[in-house]
Formats: sequence, C-alpha cells, structure tokens
Amino acid sequence: MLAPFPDRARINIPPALAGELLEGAERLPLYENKDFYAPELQTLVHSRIREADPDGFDWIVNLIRERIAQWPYCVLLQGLRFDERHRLFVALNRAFGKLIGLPYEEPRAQLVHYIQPATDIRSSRGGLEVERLHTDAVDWEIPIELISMVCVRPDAGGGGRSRVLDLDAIRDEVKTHLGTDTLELLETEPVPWQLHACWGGGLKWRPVLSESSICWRRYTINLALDVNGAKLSDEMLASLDAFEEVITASSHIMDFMMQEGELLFSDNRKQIHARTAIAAGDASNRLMIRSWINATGAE
Ligand SMILES: O=C(O)CCC(=O)C(=O)O
Ligand SMILES: [Fe+2]
Repeated sequence: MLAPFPDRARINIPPALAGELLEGAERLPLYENKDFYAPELQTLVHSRIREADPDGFDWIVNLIRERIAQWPYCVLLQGLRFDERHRLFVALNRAFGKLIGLPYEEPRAQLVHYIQPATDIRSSRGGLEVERLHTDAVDWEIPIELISMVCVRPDAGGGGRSRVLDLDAIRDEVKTHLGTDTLELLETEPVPWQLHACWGGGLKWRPVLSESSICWRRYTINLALDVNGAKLSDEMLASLDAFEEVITASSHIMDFMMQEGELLFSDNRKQIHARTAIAAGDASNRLMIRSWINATGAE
C-alpha cells in the first residue's frame, strides 16, 4: 500500500504569473548549460527574471521555503512554464542558494543535470539504483541540502513514477518495527560512505539517522565496504539490512506521477526518494532536469 502526494504540499501557479516569468526568461540570452556553473551568472539570471514580477516571484519562493520546512519536506509546483534553456529553472533555484553539479560530462553531468533512463546506474542487486529509496549526493564531501527537479517529458508508458518517504515516517517505522535500540544504533554509529572521485575518492563516516536528518543509499555504503575495504560490525550490517527492508515496505511511501512542467522541490536531508521502473528501459525518452542547491554560504 502506498500514500498519495498530499494536497497541502501542492502549489498551483496562476497562469498570468507563469506567463510573465516565461517572458522574463526569454528576454535573456541563450546561455549554455556549462555557463551556469558560474554563480555570478546564476545570480544575474535570478535577478533579471525576478524583475518580470518581483511580488509573484517572491510569493513562489516564500511558499516553497515555508512548505519544505514542514512535513512532507517537499513541494510540487504545477502550472509553471519553463524555457527550454533552463533560465527560469536556474533563477528559481538560485533564490535558495548556489546550484552545484559534478564536473561537466555530457549527457548527465551538467550544471542542470540531465536524468535519463540510459544513464541511470544498474544495481548489482537487480533493477536500477534509482528505483531504491535514497538520498542524493551521499558521495559528496559536503551534503547537498536541496533538490529541485522538473519533469521535461514523462515516460510514455506511465513508468518512472515518483516515490518519496519522509523523515518522520522513517523514524516511526524504525521505532515500531526495529525498536529504539536499533534507532539509537542508526543515530550514533557512523557508517562509511564512498566519496566520488571528484572529492578524492576516500571515505566519509557519518550515521544514517539523526533527530533531524536522514542519509541513505546502500549502494554507496557497499562501495565503501566492498571496494574500499571499510568494516562494519555484524550487528550494524544486520541493522542496515533490516532498515532497508522496513523502509521499502512502508505504507507511508508517497507515490505520484510527475507530469510535464511540474517541479518537485525537496529537502535532501529530510526525505528519501526513488522512481519506479520503466518498461521501455533505455529506449524511453523520459527526461527530468535536476539541480542540487546548497543554501549555506550562498552569497
Ligand atoms: O528520475 C527520477 O525521477 C529521480 C532521479 C533520482 O532520484 C536520481 O537520479 O538521483
Ligand atoms: Fe535521487
């Protein structure tokens, strides 16, 4: 059993405002995706598009801020109209901090990330890693705070539905099914995370849970164990297995289909997410664009 995406976490953008913001975006030059690595360009695009309707722009930003601070720590915006060259997407995201990405490597790694089935990582445990609930960028030295994702094209076969599980539900599931000792273990015993090559490829140790955050991607812990030779106690390994089983079976997982033009904004420390399988596999032309935003040290 799954849960619907809650109405309180949906925002409908009035068509007039969506039109003004699109016009504001289209008045700007056609930048390359690569150009957006420069925070100064992000700032410029943000201030120029905001000028198209400062009150409307701030209204959207404040609503997003307000909603992601509360359960379910994500918000779905409907009715925005995005330009093909991502200027409006960058402008909205820049209101929350700096947009960051992996070093440029087409097609996926760009400042505005391109998420397509063909570049999703296959799982040694079957299926694709993206089909398992996870935190983004756990292989980064600096944890990513916010995720912003727009559906450019949904999968024609109805696959690739979005799944989200929030921190409150995760903590409840652990308490109920695994008990307070396991909850404490997950909060106190650090586990190893294999860092991305661009961060030196070493290990970073941090716990899975805290009162206010979740960090989960078994794939990256397994890389640290299997490839980097990190060690965990049998008790901890069993707890990680049990944890994964409990979250995967949770009836609190929200399940929804993102439609063209919809924007999902999430707190990467307070929810985990996944997408469902896509029957056409790599042949699907589903396209999502995403950015990672760090609020700290934004200016
Ligand atoms: O494709 C999606 O809907 C989600 C993608 C995702 O979670 C990821 O690539 O980290
Ligand atoms: Fe993700």
